[in-house]
Amino acid sequence: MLKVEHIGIAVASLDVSVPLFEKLLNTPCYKKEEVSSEQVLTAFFQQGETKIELLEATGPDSAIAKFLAKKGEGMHHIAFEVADIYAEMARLQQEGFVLLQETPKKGADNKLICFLHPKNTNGVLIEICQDIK
Ligand code: CMX
Repeated sequence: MLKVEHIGIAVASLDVSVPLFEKLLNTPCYKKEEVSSEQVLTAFFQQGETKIELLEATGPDSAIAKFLAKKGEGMHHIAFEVADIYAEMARLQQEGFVLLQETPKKGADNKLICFLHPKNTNGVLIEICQDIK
């Protein structure tokens, strides 16, 4: 894994949380992007080499809607950047981790992404991601 690419935080409302994080981080949100396949609206902040991604649900079937209903607002996932997502998925599967995708899917911020089930990662949802070139 190359670095922590971003930390995802589930929020009830970007309208409320974007100004809050702008104040907290003292930096503007540089991008908002809807990922319709995930039913989420995202907002990004750059913090050095790492980003903060705020996630608001746009539909009841969204993973974020389910997370908010069960756990409330808070840290949702940690994303690690990898050099070769296909090789890393094969390695992780061989190590016994449960991948939530058989093949990488397109996520926000021009990335190929894959999630690992939190049951096998000490209760933390892990994403691996790679830039689409
Ligand atoms: N972090 C830690 N645990 C989580 C979690 C999270 N983000 N989301 C769910 N869980 C827990 C559930 O609370 C549940 O715990 P218990 O068994 O103790 O009750 C457990 O994981 C399994 O849950 P489940 O009922 O099997 O499945 P869910 O319907 O809750 O789905 C998950 C969980 C992780 C499989 C699903 O949310 C998923 O596929 N996530 C990946 C996709 C995603 O999160 N997309 C949104 C972000 C997209 C983006 O970044 O652009």
